[in-house]
Amino acid sequence: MRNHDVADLLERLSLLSEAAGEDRFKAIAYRRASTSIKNLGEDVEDVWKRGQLDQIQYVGEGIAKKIDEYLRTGKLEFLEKLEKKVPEGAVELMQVQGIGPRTAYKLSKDYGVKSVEQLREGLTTGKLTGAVGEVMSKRLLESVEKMKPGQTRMLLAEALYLSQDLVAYFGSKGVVVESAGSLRRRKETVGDIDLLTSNPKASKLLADYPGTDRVIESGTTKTSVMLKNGVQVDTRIIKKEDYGAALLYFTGSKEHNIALRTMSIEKGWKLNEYGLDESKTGKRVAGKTEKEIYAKLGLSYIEPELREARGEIEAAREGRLPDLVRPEDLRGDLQMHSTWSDGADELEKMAEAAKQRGYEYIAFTDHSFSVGVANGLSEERFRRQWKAIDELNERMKPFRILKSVEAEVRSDGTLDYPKSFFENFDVVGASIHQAFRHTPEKLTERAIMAISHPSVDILFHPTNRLIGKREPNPIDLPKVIAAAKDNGKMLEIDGSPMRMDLDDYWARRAMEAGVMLTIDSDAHGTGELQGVEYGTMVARRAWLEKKHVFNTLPLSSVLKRLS
Ligand code: DGT
Ligand code: CA
Ligand code: CA
Ligand code: ZN
Repeated sequence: MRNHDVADLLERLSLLSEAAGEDRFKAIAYRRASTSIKNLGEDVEDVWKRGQLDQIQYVGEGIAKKIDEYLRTGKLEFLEKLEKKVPEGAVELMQVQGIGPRTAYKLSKDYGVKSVEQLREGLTTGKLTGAVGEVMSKRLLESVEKMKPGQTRMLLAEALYLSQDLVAYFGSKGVVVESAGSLRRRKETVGDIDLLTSNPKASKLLADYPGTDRVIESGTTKTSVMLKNGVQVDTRIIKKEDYGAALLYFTGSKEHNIALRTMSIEKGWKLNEYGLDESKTGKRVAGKTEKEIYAKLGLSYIEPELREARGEIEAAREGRLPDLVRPEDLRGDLQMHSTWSDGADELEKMAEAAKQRGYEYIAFTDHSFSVGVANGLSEERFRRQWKAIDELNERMKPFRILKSVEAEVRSDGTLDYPKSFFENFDVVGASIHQAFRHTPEKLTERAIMAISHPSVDILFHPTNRLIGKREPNPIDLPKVIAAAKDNGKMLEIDGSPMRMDLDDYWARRAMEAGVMLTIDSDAHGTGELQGVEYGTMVARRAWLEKKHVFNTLPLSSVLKRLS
């Protein structure tokens, strides 16, 4: 599968065209296309062979031509030209949070800084203070410190696609494999992919996998390879009678394993990847299935998403594990965009696709007017959109499109429209995108102002993080959670693969504080409606049950609650 490859190429194009001072919108277009291909449900090479590249979301004619050249020749002339224009090191420097194209250009060209390492040195010794100023120097040093070397964890969504491809590949050869590790626990980022099987043929097959670049090690029980996209895959071959023990061990987390092992020792047993055995005699206690091992330890079965040593073992012992929310519990989706603002698909196409998913209702949350780059709507344009929604609602009954908005929280904490106008919406979400560099106090104040606004129902993607790209806003989440609770407002788990915001930790804190959550896709096209699945994974890791999630309610209850 070349999706990772092509996505990286487009990401590089985006960075380089930014560094070269080209049109900013081009850089955005490349990045969007990159994300879209990363999340494509099928192999981009297959789409290419069918001559349908330009049908991929956000891939227009120009980008399709570039992908075609790259897949045909392995190179891209345009990219090589750009590389010549941009001074060495500039692209690497732009990976540092707080360094934009202009600063990167200046630092590399005028000050000879060619790498993040050299930047760190220059900032630490004070050599670069003159170049960037004292305040900036301090901030950049903080960003650089956060960038640990070898920090190449995948997004969960990428790991899922990759593992699905691997599982299908093995399946086509008659070999059943299953993923373990952080992927099975549905952690938001995944370091490497761990696969388990009881079929010895898997070793050779993994080496022959089309995506494999080189074999790192190969033995009778374990084979590790490096894929062409830089991801490591470990495959373990396990005897059937030990399979449960191995699955348990290699699913982790390490902390969960250690806690189980300690419990075993107390019972005079030994637990490892080969089984649960009596310490003295070596006699088998359990090992074939995970369930059986948990049962022998006096625990009910613990879902992989909960295995983080965050209280799940005590809960399993006392029979009070949560009945985790499932994707099929969702009856609607309360954040998505259409072509009225920055979405790729029209209202009708989005609504039909949502209905196909089995929903009873959705909300269109096109941006409010101060988000100029996202084509935010004026009151006038909203009135026209509502007409279109009314017509669709008439036609699509009993399916229901709720009138909504992603209202920008302006830098002073106010929203774009007067209260009288907000009353026309069925549901209102508020988001902080702009001025996110404010101090923590100011950001918290804005979030609380938004959540206390009488018209607002939900605070969308509360920290505005982009995993691996932008740190979460440093807002005081306990305070925001308390404000949501006091005002009877909701917080969102935004399921878009780079956001997953709130994350599992904070979503759980919100739930424990008695705040209702929503799980939304934040889809900007029909292909992204499945974002709710990632959102649900976060929710499950946050111990959420159906009753904690607003959009598991039927339409009638939703309307009653919002009125
Ligand atoms: P990752 O790949 O960094 O996203 O995280 P994991 O959790 O997949 O970690 P990985 O791939 O290093 O190892 C897979 C599982 O194997 C891990 O979740 C638990 C188990 N494991 C690995 N090392 C240890 C260890 O030193 N002690 C114990 N008890 N378990 C371990
Ligand atoms: Ca792993
Ligand atoms: Ca591993
Ligand atoms: Zn948005």
